[in-house]
Amino acid sequence: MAVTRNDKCRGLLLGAGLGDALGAPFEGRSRVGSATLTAEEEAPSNLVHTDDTALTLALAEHLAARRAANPLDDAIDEDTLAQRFAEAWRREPWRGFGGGIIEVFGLIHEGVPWHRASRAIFGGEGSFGNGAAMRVAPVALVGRSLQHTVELGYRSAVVSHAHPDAQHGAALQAAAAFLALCSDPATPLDSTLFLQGLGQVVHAPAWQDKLDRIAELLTRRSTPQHAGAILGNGVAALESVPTAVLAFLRNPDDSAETIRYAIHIGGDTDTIASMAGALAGARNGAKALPTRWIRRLEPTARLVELADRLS
Ligand code: R7I
Ligand code: MG
Ligand code: MG
Ligand code: MG
Repeated sequence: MAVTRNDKCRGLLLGAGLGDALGAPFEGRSRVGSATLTAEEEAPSNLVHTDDTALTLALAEHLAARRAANPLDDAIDEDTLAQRFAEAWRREPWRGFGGGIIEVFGLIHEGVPWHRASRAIFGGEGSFGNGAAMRVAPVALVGRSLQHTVELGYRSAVVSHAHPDAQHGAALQAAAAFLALCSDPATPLDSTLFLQGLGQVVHAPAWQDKLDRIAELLTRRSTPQHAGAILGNGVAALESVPTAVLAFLRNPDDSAETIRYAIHIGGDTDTIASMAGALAGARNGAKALPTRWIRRLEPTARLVELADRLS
């Protein structure tokens, strides 16, 4: 049966939440064995999400509130969005937020404008962390075109991440989510075309180089560890967004395998698996995600409701 747009929207948000929560126990490990991952997949306990999903929810809620207030309005209001992110951190500071971003959110909470707060860390350059990319996928639900989605990706990023690489990462992940959402899961995904689409989004040489490396990696078999060694698996956007795209393109038709592959890469496992999971979920839909994972994920009901409001 054809996968509906609504199910694909649900899949995008649930895939992000599942990748985050399944990957979280392994964050920072250089190696993740199959037996430990299988044990985590089959455990009866709730799947607990981290900052990745907390901020994805905050962005999705902002987009839904904007749409409800006035469907003709611009999708993002930067000042309000900055407040919503800072509130999400204040409510649940224990969800594993990065060291730089908690300073930014603290300043925003105190009333410092986001354009100053975002530059108050790392010597005035701002963060190049993947925190803007890890939360960005919901913009693909409201983007009217690839270009519009990319614009929304950048605008959602700047409120906390002043460094261009953090912003490029968010734009690239937003674009990838849009393309995955538009793709027909009944037709094989053309990864060359997919990467060409992404190549039009970010022109910075370091990012173009990463896209070339993804294409090269896809021409042969490679272990997740090898992919991580070539593309990176760290908290910097440049070291994790392309890695998540690779995890998706390795297994574009099997969302659970996308998430497993991403976690086996090691390093920033919650974030890489969350970004990859959003892409696979957007392509294959919520019904293609393992139901026993969805049942264990704490914010499942909220994610589904937001997907329905945004689809
Ligand atoms: O970007 P951000 O929200 O990080 C998200 C990551 C994900 O893995 C989450 O799961 C969570 O664990 O954190 O938070 P930031 O604190 O802005 O960036 C993350 C880290 O990247 C920082 O704590 C720094 O270690 C590093 N970093 C930098 N280091 C040096 N110079 C980011 N920007 C810089 C920099 O400019
Ligand atoms: Mg996290
Ligand atoms: Mg920096
Ligand atoms: Mg992480």
